[in-house]
Amino acid sequence: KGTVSERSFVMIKPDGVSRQLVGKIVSRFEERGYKLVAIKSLTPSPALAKEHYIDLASRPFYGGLVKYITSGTPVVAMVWEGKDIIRQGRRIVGATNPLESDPGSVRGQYAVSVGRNLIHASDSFESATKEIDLWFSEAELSSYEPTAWGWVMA
Ligand code: DGT
Ligand code: DGI
Repeated sequence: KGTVSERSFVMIKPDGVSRQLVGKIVSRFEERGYKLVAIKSLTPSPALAKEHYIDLASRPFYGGLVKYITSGTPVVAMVWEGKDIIRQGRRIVGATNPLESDPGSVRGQYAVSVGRNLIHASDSFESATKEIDLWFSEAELSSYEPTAWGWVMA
C-alpha cells in the first residue's frame, strides 16, 4: 500500500538551485507518479558532503566536488518512493557525464559538464539506504498515500 515500496535519495545540487530548475526537476518525479516522502533545502556541512561522496575520496576531483556541494548555494535533498524508483530515478537523471546523458533526461536537457551535472540520485538499494539515513532523520520521512497511487503503482 502507501508505504510499502522502494525509496531513493535524490539531491538537486547547487547549480540546479542557482539556475532555478528546482520546480522543473521536482515535476518530473511528481508527474511520473512517484511519492515525495521528504524534501528540504540546506547547505551541507563539509563532513556531510565528504561522507556522501566517501566512495570517491581517492579521486582527483573529490576536493572540488565537496567544495561545489558545500559552496553556500543550497542543495535540495529529497526522498522519492515508488515502484523501481532507484532504477527509474537514474533514468530520469541521466548518465553521469552529460555527453552521454539521454537528451530526455535532466542532465541531458540541462547539463553540459560532469563537474556541474545538476542532480544526484542513488545508484543502488545499498546507496539509497545509506544516503537516506545520512541526510534524513526518521521523523522527517512522511507516510501517506497520493490520490492516484493505486492507478500508477499497481
Ligand atoms: P572549482 O569550482 O574551483 O573547484 O573548479 P572546477 O570547476 O574545476 O571544479 P570541479 O569540481 O569540476 O573540479 C574540481 C577539481 O578536480 C579541479 O581542480 C580539477 C579536478 N578535476 C575535475 N575533474 C577531473 C578529472 O576528470 N580528472 C582529474 N584528474 N581531475 C579532475
Ligand atoms: O552517481 P553519479 O552522480 O551519476 O556519478 P558518480 O557517483 O560516479 O559521481 C558522483 C559525482 O562526482 C558526479 O555526479 C559528478 C562527479 N564526478 C564524477 N566523475 C567525475 C566527476 N566530476 C568531475 N569533475 N570529473 C569526473 O570525472
